[in-house]
Amino acid sequence: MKNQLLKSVLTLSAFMVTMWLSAQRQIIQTKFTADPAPMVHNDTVFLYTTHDEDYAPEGYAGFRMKEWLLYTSTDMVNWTDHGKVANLHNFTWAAKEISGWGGFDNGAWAPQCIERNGKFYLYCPLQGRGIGVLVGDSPYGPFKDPIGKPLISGKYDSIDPTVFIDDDGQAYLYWGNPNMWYAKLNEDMISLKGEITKDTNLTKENRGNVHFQEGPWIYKRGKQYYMAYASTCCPEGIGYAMGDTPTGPWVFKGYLMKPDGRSSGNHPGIIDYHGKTYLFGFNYQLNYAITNKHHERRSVCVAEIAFNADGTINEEPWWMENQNPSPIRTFNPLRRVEAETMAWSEGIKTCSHDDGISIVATKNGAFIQVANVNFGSKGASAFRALVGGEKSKNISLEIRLDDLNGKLVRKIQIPQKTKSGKYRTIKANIPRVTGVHDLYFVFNNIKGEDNYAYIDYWEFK
Ligand code: FUB
Repeated sequence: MKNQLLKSVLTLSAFMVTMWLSAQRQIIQTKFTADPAPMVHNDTVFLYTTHDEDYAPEGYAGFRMKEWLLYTSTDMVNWTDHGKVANLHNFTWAAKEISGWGGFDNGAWAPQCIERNGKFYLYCPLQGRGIGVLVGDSPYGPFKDPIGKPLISGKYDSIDPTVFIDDDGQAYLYWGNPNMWYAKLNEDMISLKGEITKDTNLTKENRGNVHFQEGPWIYKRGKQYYMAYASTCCPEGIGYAMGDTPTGPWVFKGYLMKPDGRSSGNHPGIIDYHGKTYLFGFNYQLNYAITNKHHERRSVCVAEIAFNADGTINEEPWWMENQNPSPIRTFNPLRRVEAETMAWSEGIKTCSHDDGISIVATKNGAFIQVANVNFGSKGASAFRALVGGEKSKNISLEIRLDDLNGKLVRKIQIPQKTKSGKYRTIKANIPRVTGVHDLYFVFNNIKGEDNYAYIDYWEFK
């Protein structure tokens, strides 16, 4: 497994150098992620995703998905990995075997989270078994299944839930492939109010007119309702329809993004954040960096979208021809920063460490870029980090500014972990750094899998 991981990382890295120089970059590089479900809470973007396992086999629809992940950002360019927020074991009824790959091993498909009265409701489809709901007191979890059974049974094309609370307090749940269904939710958010209804516009029968496939995402702007969705497979683009009520009728308005042969799937998530509107989706480019064979290994992308005077939305170019959003604020390095926070990386994976997460540098030259970092006018003159090396005593960490080969601030040896496997704190004085820079952490002398290096967190002072 470790060898396989190393091979993937090395091949991926060659591709990433090219990507790093080009326009659109996938926002998560340390794992394969799909089905983005963004939520804004307390001025932070919480991005829930599915997780395509590295071992997903060659071929179409060979999904291997066991858990749901969480990333956060407060600037739309640097994302922090919070790891798994829930997995199939959160649902006792997940045990049901589906086509040899069900049970607790597979089928954790596209979720969405919403807040109501201080509780967080995570709607999760278990492929072939129905849609469940988890509840937590925090957007980070832990989440629990309060009803112990599917909220929506395995009938009704039951995947890809999207949830919404209208201004009058009524909540709605929508889902489906190849038809869209919906139901009202009671205020408890864990039970249905009334009947399940099949939408009359977004259906398989009406596919020629509306191009609906799956992955609906409800969004409201002013008084106008929008339903975005993965458009007819395959390849899937992102289509959208507009309506005057939360239940339509939905009028097809075109594509937010046309289908593109480079990605068999896509899946919208839309949020407003700091006066801008963002469309999330995914492509397969990081998989194709490793192999020219299709595997269900996807990577989440995001782009800003713009509205026309009549409320319609501009069509965006496909991800690879698009641009990453501009940062909405600078990043503060003068505090403890979790090392799993980055705008871009190469040769880096994340792993569990104590109760949290750390990054793992898996190849020589592996690096992390943290974008738009503001050292201020007073600046920083010291660096501290909690780190650990494997066997080698020669692993070094370079701190550079503005470019991978940019100004070298300081080169620091990474000590081996303690005998009991604990990380060690490193401290170093640095020539004063002021102003705003892209910050690079570059790892050298990593030779093979017994030689990885880890960082839990870092801080400048
Ligand atoms: O990720 C698994 C499934 O593939 C999702 O539920 C669909 O929307 C498609 O992206």
